[in-house]
Amino acid sequence: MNSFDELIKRMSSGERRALGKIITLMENDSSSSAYIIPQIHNLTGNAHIVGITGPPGSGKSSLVDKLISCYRNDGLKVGVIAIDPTSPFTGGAILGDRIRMKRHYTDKDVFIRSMATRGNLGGLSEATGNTIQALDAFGKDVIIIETVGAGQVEIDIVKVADTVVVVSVPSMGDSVQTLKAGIMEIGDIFAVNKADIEGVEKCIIEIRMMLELSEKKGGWIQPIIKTFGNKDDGANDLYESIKNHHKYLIESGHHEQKRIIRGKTELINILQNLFIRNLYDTISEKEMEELAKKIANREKDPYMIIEELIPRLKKFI
Ligand SMILES: Nc1nc2c(ncn2[C@@H]2O[C@H](COP(=O)(O)OP(=O)(O)OP(=O)(O)O)[C@@H](O)[C@H]2O)c(=O)[nH]1
Ligand SMILES: [Mg+2]
Repeated sequence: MNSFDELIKRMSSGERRALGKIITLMENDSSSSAYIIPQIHNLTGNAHIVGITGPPGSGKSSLVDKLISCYRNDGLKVGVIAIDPTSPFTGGAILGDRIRMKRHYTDKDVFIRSMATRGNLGGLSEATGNTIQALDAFGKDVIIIETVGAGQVEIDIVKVADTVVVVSVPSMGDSVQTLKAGIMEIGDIFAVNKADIEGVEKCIIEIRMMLELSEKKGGWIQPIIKTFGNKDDGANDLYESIKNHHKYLIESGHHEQKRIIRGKTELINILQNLFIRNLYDTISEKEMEELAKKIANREKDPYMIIEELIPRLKKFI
């Protein structure tokens, strides 16, 4: 038995440290993922995956903290992935998650992981997908993914989550306008957080108006819910809505459709990464720079260069 098999065995028997190690291995090296994922894939597909997205500081981590408590009161096991879209070195949002969810770190049925997005194309990375798989295989009933609203990442969440919660806050002033059209469309549930501050009703009306203009989501009417990330029971209504949405997905058959979309996303993410890694294994950054210069000074066009490059790539299989 090699060390991977040993770790997988330990993870399957419920050892949290093994789970943490497996996630780190897959984060750092995709050849580990190519070994690990096939061994755990048939253990996955059971967790409800919930995305929580919204502007920086809107109270996402505070709400996740409250939601964890709701799930735990119902005896459910929770995994959390908090994604920091900024540089892996700033640690700003990651520190916030640590503080906000502190009380759950010692609960053995809660596993919280912070990670930076390192996706080549700015979206959610291959590592995020693999972490979801690992948590799912570990037996989590729900996996909550917190992403700061930052362009591509917030939109991508819809490709991995069953249920997407979009968080906004009243103090955003002409707020909802700043929630771009794209983000309105991905929300299954809208949480108006910091409902203790002025302007909450106006914010709800604005969201409702925007929703009327956007595309409907089958038979699901997106609820708009007031939340209080600073109160103990401030996310109870949100919790009920998330559970209702899950039930709706299963009963309507949309759940199956989402799984197919997710399968496609996984495949494309892995293929893209495989291709780009292959490319950089073949040519150096310096050569890439030189080729780019040739395109810039019109010595060659990109298609010409690609034709020359493709035969130089390693065989994939
Ligand atoms: N007044 C008020 N403050 C809140 C509420 N919910 C959260 N906060 C505060 O808002 C601040 C930001 O909360 P976080 O939960 O860290 O927000 P976040 O969206 O996770 O922030 P980032 O991950 O950094 O984008 C904290 O100081 C919270 O205490 C609320 O309902 N009312
Ligand atoms: Mg946060």
